[in-house]
Amino acid sequence: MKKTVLITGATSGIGRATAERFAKASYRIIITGRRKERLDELAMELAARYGVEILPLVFDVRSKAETEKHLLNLPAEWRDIDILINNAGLAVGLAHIDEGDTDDWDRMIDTNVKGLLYVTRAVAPGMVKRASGHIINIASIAGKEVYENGGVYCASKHAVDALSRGMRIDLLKHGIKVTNIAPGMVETEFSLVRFKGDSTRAASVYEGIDALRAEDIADVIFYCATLPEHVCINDLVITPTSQANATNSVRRRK
Ligand code: NDP
Ligand code: 8X3
Repeated sequence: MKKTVLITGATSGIGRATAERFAKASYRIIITGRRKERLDELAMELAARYGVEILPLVFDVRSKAETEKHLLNLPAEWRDIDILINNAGLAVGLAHIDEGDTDDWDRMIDTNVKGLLYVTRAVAPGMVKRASGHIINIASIAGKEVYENGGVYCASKHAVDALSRGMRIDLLKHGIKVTNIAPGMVETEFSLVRFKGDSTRAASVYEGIDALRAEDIADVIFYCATLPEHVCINDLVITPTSQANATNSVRRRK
């Protein structure tokens, strides 16, 4: 039987492109997100285009109860998850630590850290039982470096980076792979969310930068997930060619 992959945050950006990449290779896919309409549309589109089985699950990863309700009560044929892609996440706001909005901080920490933990806690026991599986955490270059105004988002992604390393140690004896992916600038809805719907400000982030596309990261995730059994990529930092690190990038002149 084809492998089953669970992708959180598949209504947009990297998660959506990753769902399409795995669908192209005929995997069975569980896609999640909060926006039901988008999720259902994607499920129908992928099923029609690639003839694959798709299970859309609408829930907010910040809710432990909702996450457990969905992931601990999967239909029998969807319970054996081979690959978990912890992708759902966001940045909200950019502010110095003395001025930041504490509601923004809650959203980032509850989604990026606690949400990832709730999902992993629900899925990992099945992998342990079957002594096989692969967890791929979408961290960020912000989990490797810290930049002005981004302290809380960076802290949340440093937490993901630490969790990837911790998971790899804890799950080692069970034969489960853990991969940490740390992208730089990827042009998705990420900046629109960070700037709370201000599309002009969001567009200016990518102006003159040949940013990564969601599909670039999807290809990398797929590559990591399809290596031979004895090979595990632990950690990857991926930037556009025009970006050296979190704070140094070059813009093309117009
Ligand atoms: P998008 O905003 O395009 O996608 C984010 C996805 O996460 C959406 O599908 C959204 O779905 C989902 N999501 C957000 N909050 C929740 C929640 N509480 N519960 C369930 N799902 C949620 O951004 P990207 O594709 O760029 O981001 C994907 C991941 O990549 C994130 O973890 C991000 O931090 C990381 N990343 C992004 C980079 C970039 O430059 N774009 C660079 C490095 C890392 P919905 O709103 O429907 O719930
Ligand atoms: C997103 C990339 O540079 O905005 O994780 O932190 S950055």
